[in-house]
Amino acid sequence: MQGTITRAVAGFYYVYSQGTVYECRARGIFRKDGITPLVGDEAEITVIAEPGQQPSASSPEMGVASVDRVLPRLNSFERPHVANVELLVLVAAVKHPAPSFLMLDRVTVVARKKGAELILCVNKTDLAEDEQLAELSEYYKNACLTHFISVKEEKGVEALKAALKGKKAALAGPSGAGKSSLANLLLGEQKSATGDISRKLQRGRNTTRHSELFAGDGFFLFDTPGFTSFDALGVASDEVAGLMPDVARFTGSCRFSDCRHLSEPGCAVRQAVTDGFISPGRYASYKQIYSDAVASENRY
Ligand SMILES: Nc1nc2c(ncn2[C@@H]2O[C@H](COP(=O)(O)OP(=O)(O)OP(=O)(O)O)[C@@H](O)[C@H]2O)c(=O)[nH]1
Ligand SMILES: [Mg+2]
Ligand SMILES: [Zn+2]
Repeated sequence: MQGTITRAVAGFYYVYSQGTVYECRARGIFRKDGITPLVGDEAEITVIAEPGQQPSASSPEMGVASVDRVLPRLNSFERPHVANVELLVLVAAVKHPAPSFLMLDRVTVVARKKGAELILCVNKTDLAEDEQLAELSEYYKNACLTHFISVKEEKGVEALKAALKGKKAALAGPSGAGKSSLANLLLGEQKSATGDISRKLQRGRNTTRHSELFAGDGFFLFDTPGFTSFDALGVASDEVAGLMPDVARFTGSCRFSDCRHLSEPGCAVRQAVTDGFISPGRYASYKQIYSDAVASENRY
């Protein structure tokens, strides 16, 4: 039988198949083909017991099964550690915690590298001044699709929901941005625990500890643990520009075909920054992500 891994906790996988959740022991299945099953994976399972039968699962409404094989993936991410993400919804807050543009830009680069669609979702607009929202929308104007929302005031969430239709979408982003609060609102049920942000540090407390896949009305949604830092691992220096759509638009017009868009003469990317098409912050992120990639290439 085929099912979807919705949760992986404490040595067990929870696999949803045809209306039933099966508890599957994780032990042993890694060794066979060297693949670690991830939340979001499609798997072949063998049912050992239906709910109510022996051996029993940790909860009476679950069955027991074994995972035999993980089916080929669309993609997989290190952070959040999930598979088969069609759409990455990058959730940031206008404040509490304040956005780190570089961190957000790194996530967008990795999402594109993995072939996931990307939506930036700016949450907690109820806490923002108009100028701050204008600044954010200016920053990302040519970079990615941006939704401004307030989970608290339930604003902007219907438009986001429409964008999720038919998709397997993952909420990802800094701890405390409101991913679990948003998940609950999108799912119409309190499925995921939420937590206050730390008053002293003004950042999240890593309330969500494990990724989980939920079924919504016409979409699937991963809630995932937040992060406080993010490295664009696995992205080569010469790929970075191509993974930033606002930058990629100009790379073909540089004087030199091997332009790195740093200080070369006739660089169309730097011209686009001067012209205001690429925001200066995005260009700063480009340079940082590029030089991080060069540094990691030189390490090997
Ligand atoms: N003012 C305001 N607060 C919000 C909004 N959305 C969420 N919050 C609050 O932000 C805090 C963190 O919310 P969570 O949903 O737990 O954040 P998270 O992104 O899931 O955090 P982690 O699980 O740690 O990654 C909670 O106190 C929420 O009530 C919003 O739109 N406006
Ligand atoms: Mg959470
Ligand atoms: Zn250039």
